Amino acid sequence: MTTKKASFPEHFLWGGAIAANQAEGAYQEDGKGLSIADLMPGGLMKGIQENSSEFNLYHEAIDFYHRYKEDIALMAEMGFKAFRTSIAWSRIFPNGDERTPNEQGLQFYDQLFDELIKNGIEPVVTISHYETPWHLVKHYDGWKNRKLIEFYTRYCETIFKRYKDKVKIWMGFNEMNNAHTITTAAAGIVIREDENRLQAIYQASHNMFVASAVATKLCHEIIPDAKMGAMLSLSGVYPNTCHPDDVFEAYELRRRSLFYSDVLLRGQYPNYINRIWEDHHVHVQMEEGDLELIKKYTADYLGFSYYRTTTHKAGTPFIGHTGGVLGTPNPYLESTPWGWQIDAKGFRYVCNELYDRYQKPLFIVENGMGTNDEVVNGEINDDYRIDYVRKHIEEMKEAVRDGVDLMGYTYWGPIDIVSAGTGELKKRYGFIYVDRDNDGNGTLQRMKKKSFHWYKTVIETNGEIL
Ligand code: BGP
Repeated sequence: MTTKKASFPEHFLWGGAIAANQAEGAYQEDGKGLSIADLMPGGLMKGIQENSSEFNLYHEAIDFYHRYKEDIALMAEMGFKAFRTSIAWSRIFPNGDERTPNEQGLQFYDQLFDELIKNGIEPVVTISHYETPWHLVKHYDGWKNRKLIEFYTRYCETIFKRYKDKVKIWMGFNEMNNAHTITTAAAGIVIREDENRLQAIYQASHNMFVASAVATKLCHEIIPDAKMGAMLSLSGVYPNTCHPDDVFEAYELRRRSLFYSDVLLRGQYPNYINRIWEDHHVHVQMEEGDLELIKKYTADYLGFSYYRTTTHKAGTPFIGHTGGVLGTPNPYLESTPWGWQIDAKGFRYVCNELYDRYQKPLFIVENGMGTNDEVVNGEINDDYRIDYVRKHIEEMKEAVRDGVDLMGYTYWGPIDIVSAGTGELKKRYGFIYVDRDNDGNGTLQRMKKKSFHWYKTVIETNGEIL
């Protein structure tokens, strides 16, 4: 039995993560169609505003589309092993239901992945990250419509064949469980007033489960040495008190998220979902062969986001706790200015919780601190961000000692990008500052923060020097 304090595995994938809609901009360039994010000024919590004249930061974001070479050079300077981003579906299929892809869109991601590989950085790709083509939402009702399985399959086949020699780590949907909290962003559905909300959510979820299975099958056929992951929003959930009602409802709320990883990693619907569907009059339409596909093509790993923990008080609405929604305050934890409660020990807890449940490799593809940064005398001394990340990496190291199999850690927002929940640039995550504010003012110039140099050392020493 070794007694040495375990460090991270030799090929641990240190890096960072962004999403196309939050960074690229160029929202109608080179043939790209509108995605749902392009119609959500003010962020994904507010929902679609089709004819809004409100300024939308996602349209130009941080102009990563034109500046990716400069940004990747900065990631390489930090020593990144991996870089997660998404392919914007509507760059490849502008409306989503076309039969032939947009070649200019395909060319952009060819160049992006080439640039990463040239810099020794492994691309980690999210296939759909809150960027469903608007046309599929408006004319098909999003993932409620089974037709989306066909469109998504065509999209996956196109990008797997195009990038099979460049991308080996994929994940299907970003935070699929957020279908319950930010339904349009995560499932491309707009719930109508008179509609059974959970019926719509679970029908869309089933269609996404089938699509995930088909995508996994295709991925393994076209790129035999690739991995296809599930990806969920799994910041922790605690009971508000030790009262049994709080404890059990918190357990049920947590299981509402773990339901998604249960299906995607275990390959079948768990028994407990039947009572939930019965209690809420949910009747999911399935077709012949669906359950066999789900069973046969399970995910190779579980990717997840962890930012914070929230607490649940029995009897309060079940809406919350992912997708940026807050719970009841935890008196033992500090909060960010956006009310996200900082809980590094909770990170170790969740890593253990998930590995104990699935015994499959875990990949932390989002963890980070969004907060205000101030440029003082040309510098940004973000000691608070260093402190947040240091504490989370320390707990991640403890999780490795606990026996958790971790593939990597891609810090969310290594460069300032537009937030998902609020559509702001003011809520900054980056080790790299971008000179642009919520109103779109600024030069878009990049600047290294103090944390840039700190994270470089973390990676150089494989997490030993924090
Ligand atoms: C996750 C999303 C990311 C990212 C992150 C931070 O739910 O997967 O896209 O945005 O949240 O949230 P926010 O940007 O609202 O601070």
